[in-house]
Amino acid sequence: MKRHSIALLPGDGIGLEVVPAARRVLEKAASIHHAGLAFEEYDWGSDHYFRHGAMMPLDALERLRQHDAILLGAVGHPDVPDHITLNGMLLPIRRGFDLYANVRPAFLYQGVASPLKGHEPGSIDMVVIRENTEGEYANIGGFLYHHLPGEVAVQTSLFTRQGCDRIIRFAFDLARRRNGKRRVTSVTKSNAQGYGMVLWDRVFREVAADYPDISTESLLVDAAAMNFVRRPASFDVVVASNLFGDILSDLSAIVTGSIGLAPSANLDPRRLAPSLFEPVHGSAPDIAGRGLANPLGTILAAAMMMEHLGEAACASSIEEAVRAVLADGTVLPADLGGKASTAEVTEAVLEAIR
Ligand code: GGG
Repeated sequence: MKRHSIALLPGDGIGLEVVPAARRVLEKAASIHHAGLAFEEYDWGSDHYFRHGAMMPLDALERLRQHDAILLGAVGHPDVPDHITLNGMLLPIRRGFDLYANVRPAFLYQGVASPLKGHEPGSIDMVVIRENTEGEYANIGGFLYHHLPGEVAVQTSLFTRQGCDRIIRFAFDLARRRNGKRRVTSVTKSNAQGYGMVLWDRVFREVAADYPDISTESLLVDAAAMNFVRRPASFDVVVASNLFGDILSDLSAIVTGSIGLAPSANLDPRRLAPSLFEPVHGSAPDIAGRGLANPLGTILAAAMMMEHLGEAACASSIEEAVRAVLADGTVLPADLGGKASTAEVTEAVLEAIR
């Protein structure tokens, strides 16, 4: 039996509640399906920042590189500016390991109500592919006259032909593999962003020519946002820049019920570095420590991790258990209209695992 080494990074806020929940689910599914898992937990995040002045130690990436995959909870603390927490932990891992494909599926499960009327279970089934290492998150820029009255800030978006090509190709390959509508929608704002996103559009057309069996659509991000609400069932694979993919995947999460249910994978498709799996949600300081967090987004991210590690039976048993709990509807967390605690939802998933 192959033993997979998993780094657990609970991080901050409700991350400290949902990662242990997902670990219990992983342990049960792995024992049933004979998958070997070894966990190592790292207490990095805002408490580490308060103690040491940094979210992670200097050798964090070297230590993470020893593992086969990473399961992260959330980063963010009310007493630390958000750009410090995000740039201190999640973004350096994404960039440092070149995890260029952020995969964010959104599926309307039976038992979950969309805030949009008229959508049957399964009718909304899309995946947002977010470019994850460059674009608006390239972290290029600086301040001049910092904190002086004439202060200037420069923030540069970076679009490379290689970066556009590889993420767009990833989206087309996924559209071929998925049992879906075989359609890729590209989202930019190239009417206003006349360099980087014009390059993106051009590369999209070039790559699309290599996939004549996949239909395509190009939308400006404002139209895409409107159409995620107006016709969400029409989307299959959506590929977008780092910032637009982040924003649109909150929208795809809410039209399929709740951001608490949304998983994501930060993949290195070449498998040179460990890929990172996380819920889409953040640290939710308003409910942290109260046992109210929805663990299902992290549990579904853990299922994506098992799939990535080649443990398909284990992955589908976790997803099936989540589906069963949602369809049953008696044990639902508050964000899905129920009253169940994190522990109760986790117990229900554990009970449903086959
Ligand atoms: N689940 C990780 C987390 O804390 N996400 C919240 C967040 O702000 N993420 C920003 C991003 O994905 O770029």
